[in-house]
Amino acid sequence: MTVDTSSEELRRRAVDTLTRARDRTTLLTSSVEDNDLTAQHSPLMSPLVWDLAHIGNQEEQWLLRTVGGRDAIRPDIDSIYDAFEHPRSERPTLPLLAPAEARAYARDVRDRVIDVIERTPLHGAPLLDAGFAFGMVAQHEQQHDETMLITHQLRRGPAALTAPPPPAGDVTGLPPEILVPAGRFTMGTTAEPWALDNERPAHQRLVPAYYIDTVPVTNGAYLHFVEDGGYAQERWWAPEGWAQIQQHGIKAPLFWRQEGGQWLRRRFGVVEAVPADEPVLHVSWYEADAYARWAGRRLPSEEEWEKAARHDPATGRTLRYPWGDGEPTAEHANLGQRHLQPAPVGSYPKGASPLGVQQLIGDVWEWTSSDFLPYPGFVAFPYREYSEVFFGSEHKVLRGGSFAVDAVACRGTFRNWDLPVRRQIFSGFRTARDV
Ligand code: AVJ
Ligand code: FE
Repeated sequence: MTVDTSSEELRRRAVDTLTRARDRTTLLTSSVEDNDLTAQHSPLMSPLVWDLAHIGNQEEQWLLRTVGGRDAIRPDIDSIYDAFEHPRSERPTLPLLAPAEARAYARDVRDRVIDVIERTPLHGAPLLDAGFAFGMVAQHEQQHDETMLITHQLRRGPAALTAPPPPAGDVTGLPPEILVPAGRFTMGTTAEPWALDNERPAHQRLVPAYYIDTVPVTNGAYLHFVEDGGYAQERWWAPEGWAQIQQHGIKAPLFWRQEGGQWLRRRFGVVEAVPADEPVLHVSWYEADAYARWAGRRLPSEEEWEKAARHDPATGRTLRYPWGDGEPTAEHANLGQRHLQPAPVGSYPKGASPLGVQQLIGDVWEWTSSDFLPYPGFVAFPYREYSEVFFGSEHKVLRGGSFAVDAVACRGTFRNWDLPVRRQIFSGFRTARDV
């Protein structure tokens, strides 16, 4: 892949991408009252107003001070908005900027950043090449926008956000699983200009043959596990997962409840019947793992997920996305909070991979069996606290992005990670099996 882009084009792309992120941040922080911005809706999450000022503070540190060489505007608040100094549970007790101050601060930073973009060469240093720092900060803001959307989902009370329903799905004629033949493929990337450090470098993997689900596991399929007593049978569960469901009385995905024999879910303040044909959402890694065992299958590894998504057996090439090298459009995938839910399975045939695997990008983050580990040749860039400090056996990798992920933070190579107990995230899964 050759990327030869003019400085003018790179500047336009940097401004557009940052503007799109800010429009979303504004929507998420202006659709509820100020007391909903300062409240903590769950000990798992920050108050929304912390995310808002943290977005501004990260942008100040990277784009104004580091890239722009400008003096600090608010060095006094760096520590309040340092995610490592203060865990989410204690953030409501900090002397946070009030909503109006936080908005004004983020806007002030952004106004100055636009000036920095106009004056800074977008090449000549790793942080500047292809406008990487601007892409990194836009991805950071969009990641916090997804986090804020999770906070909206956890918030009680009437709906604050609305969106049109996703397209209808059709799986008639689709095989339930697809064979991925044994062989080498190139995993990760070196050329992708805005790929983050943990996606690098590109390297070869030899992957034995396997079968993988054509589409993500649906609510309807997951309900069979629930109704078969899956949550009452220890044999399906990893020991820590069994302990978690006992301790918290977990009997179904988060936000589900049973009423008069019917399964209902709460989704952004609206209670509705669980739709059978939609990918299951809000399950932990342990729930995904238990379902897969009950079904006589297993979770795919991260390399199996990526090979199914990117490998083109006809050419031997590795694609940027399942459908090819072109950027995602509304026809390819359910991304960018265009809809406030995953789309039914079979609704994005144009997003299929060369082998015919569907809905790998968008809809739900897909749990994999893999621990979050560095690729061979990994180099932390530009800061250890993005990825490196999280490597190890504590976190599991999720792939593909959810309906809540913006296209700038979603690629065939993009890696997300979380603790295996987490289920407030927009997580689902598909299963695999050996040949
Ligand atoms: C990559 C989604 C796990 O939200 O903790 C945001 C992204 N890093 N600010 C997170 C991130 C620093 C990160 N995840
Ligand atoms: Fe952050």
